[in-house]
Amino acid sequence: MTVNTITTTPFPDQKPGTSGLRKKTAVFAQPHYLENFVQSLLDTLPDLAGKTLVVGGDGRYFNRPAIQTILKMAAAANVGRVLVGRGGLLSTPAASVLIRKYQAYGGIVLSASHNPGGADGDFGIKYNGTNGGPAAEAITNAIYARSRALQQYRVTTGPDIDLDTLGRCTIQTTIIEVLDPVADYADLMERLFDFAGIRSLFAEGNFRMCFDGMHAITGPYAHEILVNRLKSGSDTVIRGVPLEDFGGGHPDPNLVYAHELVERMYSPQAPGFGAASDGDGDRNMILGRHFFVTPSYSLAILAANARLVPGYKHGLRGIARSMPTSCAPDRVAAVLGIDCYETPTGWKYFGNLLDAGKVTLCGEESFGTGSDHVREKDGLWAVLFWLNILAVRRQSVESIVREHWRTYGRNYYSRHDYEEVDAGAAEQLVQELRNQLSVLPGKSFGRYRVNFADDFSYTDPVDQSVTLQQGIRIVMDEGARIVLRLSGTGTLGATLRVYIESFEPDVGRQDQDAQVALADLIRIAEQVAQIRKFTGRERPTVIT
Ligand code: G16
Repeated sequence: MTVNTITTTPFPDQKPGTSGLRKKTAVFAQPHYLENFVQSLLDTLPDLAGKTLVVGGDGRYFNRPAIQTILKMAAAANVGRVLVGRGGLLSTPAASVLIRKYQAYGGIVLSASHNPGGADGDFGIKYNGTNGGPAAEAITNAIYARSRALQQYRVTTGPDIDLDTLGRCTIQTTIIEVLDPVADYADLMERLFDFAGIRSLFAEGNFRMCFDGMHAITGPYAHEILVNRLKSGSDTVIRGVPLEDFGGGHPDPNLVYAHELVERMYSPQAPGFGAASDGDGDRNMILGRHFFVTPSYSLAILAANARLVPGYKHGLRGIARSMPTSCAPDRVAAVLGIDCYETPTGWKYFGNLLDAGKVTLCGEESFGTGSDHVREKDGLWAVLFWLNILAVRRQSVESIVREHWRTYGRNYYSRHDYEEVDAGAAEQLVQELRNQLSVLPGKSFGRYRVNFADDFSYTDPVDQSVTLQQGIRIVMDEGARIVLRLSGTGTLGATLRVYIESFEPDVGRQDQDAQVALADLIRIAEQVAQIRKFTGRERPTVIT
């Protein structure tokens, strides 16, 4: 085996977005593209030689060849040891568990998350640091800067590694260790939650659940944890086998793409609890019988009930949510007497707060919930948290949510996505909104009066780093808001996200359909942002 130095030229588009570099698979598969990015990453990490890296991905098309390349490049960079999931598989939260447990220097996670896979789909790569969380912007910016100047990369020659057999081998002096991708993660879950209590909930016979693995990474995790360890029943997991193209589906756990689960949960024979996770296992959708729990409420309810769960029985230090996430968790934090932080969209912004011990739970409206047990959002963790609460409270999901609304008031909330719109027009829409920021405050739209409007900026309370232009906020009196921002995870054109929220303290008025309750604000969003004009669309692509 020798190390080859390959001459290359920089690609101009290797700037990581909300969560790593995501592109069409064909872009990654072109000669030198993956290699350039990996070399830029390896060059950016100081003192990497001799250290341990974790490598794995969600199993999508191109996962295996990409891992072989990364292993050979890691060896050429004199990395000491690489821990890789069997079959090249690791869910994003499981990668975070391994980095933390084995005190690795960092990890390379291959995934385009909830984006479709396959030769015509998407692929992605991101770097997680020693804390197990997505690299901070300073590092991703440095990787990008390096990629703009890269002239060569280094890779070892030699046969591919057998990724399907547990055990050790070496490339040059680098040890490659193929690990069970599930065991360490499942053991951690068993320490956080009352598995005996959840087992007895299932054993009583009148409680059933359905978990949709969406033919993505969580199938094997769900089988081991739910079916094998919690004895949930052999029919619990649907679409549980990871496939390279996710069975042609879109592995995004929402009401549109998890339709098989949704149909079951709204059928007369629906089980009491339903859940789904996404391509790389960090997102979750929670459903009760004939009932959808919004991600924002999922976070609020986990926070309000945390003391019922062994891993959180001593209470929470604080909560963090991304700015566009509904303010429902803030109301729980206020009652608990703890801080609630508002960060930009992107899990990486929670890392410092978690590391500094300022928060225990975090969540985002984009179907992400997690805690300080790892530094990623964690789909199955959220499912187990809910199961633990259900095992203690012995109520239906719906009655738990309704009781929560009665106690804290209800934040009506919805997100409207306009996918794959013209990028220039979307930028123009945002710019037009920025131009209006100074004149919006004080204006009235029907019963709503604008209290303040801004383009959200964030100063990290731990390292004082400042992040600008994170979304337009139009905040009304009485807890109503409209937020508009462009997604940082799409790979085609731009995706405009419009987040609409109002607050209803009156118990007699908490029963409306969210789209009906928010109709006036939806009209105001159109009036202020001229969405139809700029996007050319009559209606959103996805409403959640
Ligand atoms: C990623 C980030 C999340 C973010 C989500 C949506 O999730 O990790 O923090 O909320 O994208 O971002 P955007 O609104 O910019 O598209 P994932 O599950 O795709 O890794």
